[in-house]
Amino acid sequence: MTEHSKATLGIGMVGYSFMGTAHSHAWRNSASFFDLPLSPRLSVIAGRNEAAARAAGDKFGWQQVETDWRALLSRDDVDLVDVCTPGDTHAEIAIAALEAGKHVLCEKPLANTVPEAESMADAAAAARERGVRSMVGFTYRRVPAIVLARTLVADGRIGDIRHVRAQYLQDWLVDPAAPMSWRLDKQRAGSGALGDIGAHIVDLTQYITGERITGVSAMMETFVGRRPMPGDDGDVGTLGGHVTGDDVQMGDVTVDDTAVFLARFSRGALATFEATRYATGRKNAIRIEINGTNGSLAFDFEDMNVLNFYDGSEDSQTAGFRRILVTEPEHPFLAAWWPPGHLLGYEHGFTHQAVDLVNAVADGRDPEPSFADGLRVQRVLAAVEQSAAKDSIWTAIPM
Ligand code: SOE
Repeated sequence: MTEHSKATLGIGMVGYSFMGTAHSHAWRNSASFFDLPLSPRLSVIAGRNEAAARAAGDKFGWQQVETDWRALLSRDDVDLVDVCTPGDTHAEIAIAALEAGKHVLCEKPLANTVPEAESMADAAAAARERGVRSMVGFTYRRVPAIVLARTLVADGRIGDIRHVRAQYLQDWLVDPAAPMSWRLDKQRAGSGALGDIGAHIVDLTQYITGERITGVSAMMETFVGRRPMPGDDGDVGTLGGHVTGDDVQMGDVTVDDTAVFLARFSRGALATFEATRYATGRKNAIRIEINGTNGSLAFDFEDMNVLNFYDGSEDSQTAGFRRILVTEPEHPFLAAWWPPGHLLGYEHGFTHQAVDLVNAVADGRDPEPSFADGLRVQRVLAAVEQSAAKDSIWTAIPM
């Protein structure tokens, strides 16, 4: 069967900024590298600013443009709605799409609040009964080294987990003249570093360990409370920047710049978490170390093709952290790409996410992470905020 004779999966995407770009790239390229049962078609891109949405649509190869996301829901050429907007619109768009019978991929964090996330998980459960699928976009789950880490834990290669150490470190706000953006506005983003990047390490550590976080003790801080308003491009696709001048308007930062917390996992492991936009020199460092009774794993996204593995069962004279280059065809997703040693990048996680979602839709399976998984992360984020607001009081996570 040629690519053209395959059944298609019509995609309608809402949003066209940073995540819109990453998702467009994934929808465009997934069928070129992976043998998919359905061929994703970039049917419609939606955005309120028609000129910007049209420009993005032309650049990324979308067939049509809508200025109201509601228009996607009645279109026959849209089977799946991909929500790439800020968090304040996730619940409304995703629930309406599910009710209209469209499969949904929703960017992380699932929502801005626990009640919104609960409504979304309920809508997803009801839609599942009608064969409608949903997934939340924790894309780093699809980094091959992360999948390998989970497999090694599940296979018992590091024994029982005692410690989890997780950091998500960025530095794009260190400069006090870096402009305001929707990511710094609680109304739109829900929270700051906590929800934007802390959500990833909460999800990743629960994914790798197969365990849940049961309670937290947290501190949060906003280091710079007012920032210059940006120019015309209020929705900065890129992070950071530098705005100065005598007539620059200032805006209030209403979210956290950094969140740190202690946590406990369901089988007793103790954990530390740190999510910050003030780690000078760290651009997108997702560092996860897991210590078990018989070994350890260490990962850093700034060296994303590598997983470090210490195997405690090895001869102590020669044992040591082994640097595994996760690019062999036997490694997850790698057979579809390049020969060993030809590295993957940030965008590949999004392509793998699209591939897994298309396969699940075609097979009539529920993809992961589900909206219920997204809700679980949301509950941890809420507990972190509650604890930080009460002098770091220990706060249990409802299961
Ligand atoms: C900004 O902090 C951001 O783009 C996050 O929103 C993404 O989820 C992360 O992948 C990279 O950083």
